[in-house]
Order: sequence, then structure tokens, then C-alpha cells
Amino acid sequence: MQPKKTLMKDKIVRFGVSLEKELLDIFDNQIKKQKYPTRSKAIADLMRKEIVQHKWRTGKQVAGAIVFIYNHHKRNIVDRIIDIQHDFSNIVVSTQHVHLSHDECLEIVVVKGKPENVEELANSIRTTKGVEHCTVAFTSTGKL
Ligand code: NI
Repeated sequence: MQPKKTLMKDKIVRFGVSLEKELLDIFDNQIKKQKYPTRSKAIADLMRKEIVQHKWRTGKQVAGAIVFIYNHHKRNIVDRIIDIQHDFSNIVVSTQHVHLSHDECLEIVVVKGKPENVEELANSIRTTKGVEHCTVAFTSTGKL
């Protein structure tokens, strides 16, 4: 059986791009500050980011993390957070709980599944009374 090709292991090609000098100067200046080793890596990362975002928007499988903070003294909040995650057990891979301070907890829920389900879970968490901040970071599931 032929092994599946991934973009990471594919052969390297060179191609020409025409664009405004000013745009390239700004870009080069920025990637230098970001400590990119080469312009090629910076452009490849941009392309991957765009592909992943498109994938997210078009509903393929994605992986990601929902990160949120809450005050665990709020009435029933811990039970509600656990209930919600059980409702989405088909996409929850793992949960990490960090006691940030005496009052505040930070939780990272690693998810893998359809983007609309991940959004639905994130919204359920975000709108829970006592959750103070909730963000979603997402990536591809490895295959572009
Ligand atoms: Ni805690």
C-alpha cells in the first residue's frame, strides 16, 4: 500500500511571485522580528494557516483547544462545566484544569471533531454564568 503523502514530506518546488516591493519589505521586516529563519518558511506557514482556516469554515475535521477561566466559587459552576463537557464527549479529547489562584481556575479542553460542534461546545462554555473569558484555538488534524 502506498503511504499517504503529507504536505510536510512533499518535495520542494520553487516558484516566482510578483508583488509590490513595499509589501515585501514590510513582510520581510515583520518575519525578521518574528525570527523566521527563511522567507520560504514564513510563506509556507501563511499558506497552511489559510488552508486550516478554510477547512474550519468549510466543516472538515479540526483539532483545537478551548481555553477559559472561571471563578470556582460561583454557585454550581464546576458541575455545569462538567455536564457540558459530558454532553460533548464525542469531541472532547482531554481536559486540563489549572488552579490559577485561590479563586480563579483555568481550563483547557482539547477537542477534535467538526468545527460546528467545537463552536457549539465553546459557546456553551462561554455563555455559562461565571465563565469570565473563553477563547478557541484551532489547527488541522495533521493532514492538510
Ligand atoms: Ni481550580
